[in-house]
Amino acid sequence: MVVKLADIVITAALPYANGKIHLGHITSTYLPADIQARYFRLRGDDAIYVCATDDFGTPILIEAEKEGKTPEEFVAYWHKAYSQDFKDLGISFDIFHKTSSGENKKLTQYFFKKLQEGGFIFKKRVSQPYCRNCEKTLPDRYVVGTCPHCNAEEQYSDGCEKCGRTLAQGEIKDPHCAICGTKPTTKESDHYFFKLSEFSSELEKWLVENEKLQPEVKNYVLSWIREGLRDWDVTRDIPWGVPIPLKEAEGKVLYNWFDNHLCYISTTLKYYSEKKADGRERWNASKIYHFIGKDIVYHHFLFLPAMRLGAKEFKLPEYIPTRGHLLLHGEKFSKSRGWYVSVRDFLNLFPADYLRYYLASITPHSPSDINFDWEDFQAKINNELIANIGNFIHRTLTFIWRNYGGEVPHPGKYDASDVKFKDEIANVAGNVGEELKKIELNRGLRKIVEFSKSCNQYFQGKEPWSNKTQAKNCLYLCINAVRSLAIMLEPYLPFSTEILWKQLNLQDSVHKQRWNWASKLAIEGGHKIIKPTILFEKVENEKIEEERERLRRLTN
Ligand code: B3M
Ligand code: ZN
Repeated sequence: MVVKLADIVITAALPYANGKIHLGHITSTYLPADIQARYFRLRGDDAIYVCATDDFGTPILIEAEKEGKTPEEFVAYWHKAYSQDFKDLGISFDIFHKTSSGENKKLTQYFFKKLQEGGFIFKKRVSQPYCRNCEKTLPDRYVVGTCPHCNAEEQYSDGCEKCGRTLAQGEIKDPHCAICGTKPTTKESDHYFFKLSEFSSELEKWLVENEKLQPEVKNYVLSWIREGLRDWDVTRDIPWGVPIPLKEAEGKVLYNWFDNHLCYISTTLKYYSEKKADGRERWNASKIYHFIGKDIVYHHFLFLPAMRLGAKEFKLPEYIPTRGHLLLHGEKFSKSRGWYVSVRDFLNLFPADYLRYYLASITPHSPSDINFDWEDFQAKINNELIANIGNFIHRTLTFIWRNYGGEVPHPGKYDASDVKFKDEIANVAGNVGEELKKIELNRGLRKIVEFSKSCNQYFQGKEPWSNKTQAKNCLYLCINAVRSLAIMLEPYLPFSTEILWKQLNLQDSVHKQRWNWASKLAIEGGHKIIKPTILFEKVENEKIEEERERLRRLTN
């Protein structure tokens, strides 16, 4: 068997395995990365889309304990649930693995050793909160208390969710153990630190020279470097994590942000080893894209590259596409308040492609925030997807079905408007592709919408219902334009375009086409289509009103 090897690796930030995926993560990360991966695959690249659950960390350990489950059981449950969510949303991972896998533990320990040999790890004694009752040291979220800034109670010791400030160790007032409520004492412990500060100038150089990183994000990170980077405590005294591979460090594990991004690499290695290919070679020969949301810029622009620079074996990313937070009607999502729409909630109301269409159309390639608004959603679907794109597809298919018995007419001699329209088809794949190449996915979609508008104008102008001689060229070109739309919309609407492909009665699957073929007139006169059905149902007022009403009740 010939194995095709990828030359692009796309990753999406790894979701914590604790049930907290929401539409914001889909918007900023999983959907754009998916559209990008699908576009590259259509273009003919060997592109793979890699993801995993982020299994370690104190919040997961605490939540598992609260539910009376082992952390392994807990993360396995969420891994399975997410796999289903992603599948139902059309997220086309080539592999969806986990940070607690054997492969990732091995690579993480290898990195630790390499960094230690390079002199980038040092040991320091730190004093830490300790619960005598639970006989546990209490890192991060194991300590809760009152925020010293806004007096909000029951906040985690590393940051206040009410006022948004991050807190340094020891700052929280009235600290107590998150498990049993006991006031913690302190205990000394040996911790390992990564010398992040030593990489300051190398990181600065990498950022300045890499023109593919978004300038607004880059400048932010450069200002952090210029303020001075702090060395990074990568040890946790908890039983859940990758064990530190040293005799003297028994019972200690690596901080969750030390191992999670390494899972991009370990999962890619696993993918390739299953294809009997050399994963390390492939990684280093690939263009690397890490899609993230803006709240994890620090980790992806500093920790991640610094660790790779220190280990000197795996190349750094070319692209770290960073997108903003999703707001719901102008306010932050909050599960506890109910100001929230989960993936499931949405899928119970509308098809996945509607969500993909709407989110892709409102999300720019920038870290600015995005607003999810039910009325805007309805307008985008009804007035754009349906009244423009859906309408053109439907009128073309039904016209051929009713007037030509489903058989595409043979074209005759073109007039000026035919030639103009034929040229538009010939240029559209290149035009839209220009945007997708630059990760400008919303702009690519906009250009497709413009193309469809001009298809409708052409159809309208030719009046095929009244002018039989003009009708043949018109329908021939239009059915080909429908096919162009199917290919170009595949990354955005993978479910509906496949149905459309079947209605066009074309070979194979829309997912297996080539992007450039969208500009070909590949459907010939005499080709038979299948009886068309409605592709997109209108979004009715009642459903939108219900969602609006639910939110209104929360504000009163
Ligand atoms: N698990 C999710 C987050 O902080 C975190 C991402 C890891 S990416 C290596 O949003
Ligand atoms: Zn306790």
